[in-house]
Amino acid sequence: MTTDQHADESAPVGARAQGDLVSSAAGTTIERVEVLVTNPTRNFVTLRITTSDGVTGLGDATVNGRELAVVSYLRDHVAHLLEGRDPWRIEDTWQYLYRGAYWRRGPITMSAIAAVDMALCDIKGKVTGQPVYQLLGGATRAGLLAYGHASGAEIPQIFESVHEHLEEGYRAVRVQTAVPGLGQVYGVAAAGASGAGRYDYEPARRGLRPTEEQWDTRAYMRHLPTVFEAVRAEFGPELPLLHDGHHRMTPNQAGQLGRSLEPYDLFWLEDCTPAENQEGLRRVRALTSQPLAIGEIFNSIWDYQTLITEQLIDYVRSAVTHTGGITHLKKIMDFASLYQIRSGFHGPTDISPVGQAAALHLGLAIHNFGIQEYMRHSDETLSVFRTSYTFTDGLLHPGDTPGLGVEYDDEAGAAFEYSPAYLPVNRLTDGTMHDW
Ligand code: KDG
Ligand code: MG
Repeated sequence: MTTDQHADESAPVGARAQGDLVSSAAGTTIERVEVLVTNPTRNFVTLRITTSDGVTGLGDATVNGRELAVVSYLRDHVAHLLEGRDPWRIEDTWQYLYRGAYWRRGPITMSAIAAVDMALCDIKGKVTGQPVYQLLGGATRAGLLAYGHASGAEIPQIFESVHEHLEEGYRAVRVQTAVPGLGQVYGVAAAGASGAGRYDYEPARRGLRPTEEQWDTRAYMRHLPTVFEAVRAEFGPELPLLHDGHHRMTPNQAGQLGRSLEPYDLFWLEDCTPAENQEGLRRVRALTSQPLAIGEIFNSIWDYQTLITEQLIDYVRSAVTHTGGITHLKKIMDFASLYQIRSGFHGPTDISPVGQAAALHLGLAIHNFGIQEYMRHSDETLSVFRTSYTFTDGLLHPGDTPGLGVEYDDEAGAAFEYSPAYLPVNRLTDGTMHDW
């Protein structure tokens, strides 16, 4: 491999082999590619790339409930393709894996590519001594506004949960509620002694088969505005409030719900309808001015094409982890910036601290940042992933450690064995399968 940056530039392009392209890594190659699986209260898949100079980079490849598919994709089909490559050639490696697979897009492929992309950004940051956000153009703000997950079965528990979040410093809060007549529903903490508590600590209710929840969209649509009326009255007009519809309504229902929530001035209504049908959002927009956030289950810029060019959404919900990494999500955000659409990156606890750190670096650098979802990981998770990002006075910051700023503790990780854990499924009251 050439180490002279200009030596081969005059050669005809067709005559240059992949290894002869101009490089900045001075002969360094990717030497080792490992896929690490751990389960410190929930499963995480992490890619670790080590260069011939001994520098390591981490990438998050966790797809909740389908973790081992990405493990196999990386171990069986990607690892040996990376060995010997120039670790600095991030865009070229991205294109090599994306175009080279022939079978494009999809959550497994795009999460595997994302992990490689993150790990290479981590390496480049460490080698240059810069936090990744500096490689992306530098900070465009002091910190990232974050929102947390408040929830409850009844209004008093919801109030208590919002208060807890405010005490922790959050300046924006998502509110999820139980629905009268239904059992456990998405986003509501399993009731503890007080009925309040934290949503989504694993392995709550998870095992070899999905648990089944029950759903009734009309009951939900009747109940939700009463909850937001109460929360807005209790916490005043300033507090940004968010809500996740979790893909359960038709476009028409979503428009109706958005309209009925307008008096309570939500920051956003998320995943109001399954967005594979991008044109469906035209109907939602026609019915309501409610700001809309979509995209946590998307994995490429193509999934956003209609939503962005027709300005059918206000926030891009993708995770770096599931959307081809920093390189690809940055492209989506640059595209979105033409239409004043901002970021609201996915950041629940099934995004590992590595994926979360990547989102923070990207969010700090882009001009069209909007808000960042943030749930603190469990202590067990944080014993495996040593983070350097901070949450102060409601603002997240990725920190200034070179690279992504996350270290993986092998010994701690090995103590937590993988165990299968599925997301729940949803049925309507007559037994019909519905979107969860
Ligand atoms: O794995 C599924 C979760 O990431 C998802 O249910 C969380 O919708 C979610 C959110 O907005 O955080
Ligand atoms: Mg969501």
